[in-house]
Amino acid sequence: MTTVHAGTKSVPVPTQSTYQSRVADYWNAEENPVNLELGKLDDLYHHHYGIGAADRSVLDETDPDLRRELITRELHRLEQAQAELLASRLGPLSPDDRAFDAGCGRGGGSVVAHQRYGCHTDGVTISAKQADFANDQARQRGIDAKVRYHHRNMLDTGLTTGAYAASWNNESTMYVELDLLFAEHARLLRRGGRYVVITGCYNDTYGRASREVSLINAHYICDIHPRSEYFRAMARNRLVPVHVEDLTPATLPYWELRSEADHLVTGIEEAFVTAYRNGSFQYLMIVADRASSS
Ligand code: GPP
Ligand code: MG
Repeated sequence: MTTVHAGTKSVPVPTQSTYQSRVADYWNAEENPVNLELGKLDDLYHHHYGIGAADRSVLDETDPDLRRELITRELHRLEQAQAELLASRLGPLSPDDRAFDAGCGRGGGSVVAHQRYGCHTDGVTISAKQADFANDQARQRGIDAKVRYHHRNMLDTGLTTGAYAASWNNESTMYVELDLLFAEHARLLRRGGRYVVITGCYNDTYGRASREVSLINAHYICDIHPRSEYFRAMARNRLVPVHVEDLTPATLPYWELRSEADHLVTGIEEAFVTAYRNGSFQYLMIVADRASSS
């Protein structure tokens, strides 16, 4: 067998991988009403889903404009509840503490954490547009001295080693290799620091990723990990789980309501509802502590 080397030497390796560039392109272009219309309500722009019982009576409203508005408000309430749950697990934190938001999107999660604890936050996103948007929001709120967003790679943030009391990923782990990600969190967190992740993962007790999971991957250009991989990669990187919660039953009402929101749907709703109902996909929260180095 002859191996042909196709002149790879002459092609410079880009600083950002082709995959990362595609992900950045997606988020630089993303303007889904389900994110912008919800965010506009109180200037908390989230890029995650909702949890908790949905008030489905909003669907009974007969005035079409009011019905749309009520549905939008209800979905935002559920997304806000998710952000509050995550933030509640980061603490206790003091106003002098720093927290790191890995994959911060348009910035809502960092604002929620700052409002709760008064802490400093550093959010990182691969999308320059998201970082600019989030920094503008922080300026408008007058919290930009403590709440900052950076256009950087969450695997290689350049932030200060051991400076963080808490860190999190809210639905952003499916864009990266978990070992590299958790190594960066372990580097940034001080000893005993708290890490929280909320994520969609495929349920490997059922086997490989289901068709619905593959559809979700294609939709967001991501690569959803199996549940087991989270625990293996955490163990390899000094992150010790202290609390694990399957949020699948809590998120289903959000997806069932979102499926009926004709003015907001993106087309991925059915895949989520089916995957959660058939058990092949789970919405999981893992809370972990950064173990000592020696
Ligand atoms: C996006 O939230 C979330 C992801 C891209 C991660 C995928 C999440 C899983 C649980 C698999 P968004 O709020 O930007 O998405 P949408 O536009 O659909 O509301
Ligand atoms: Mg959304």
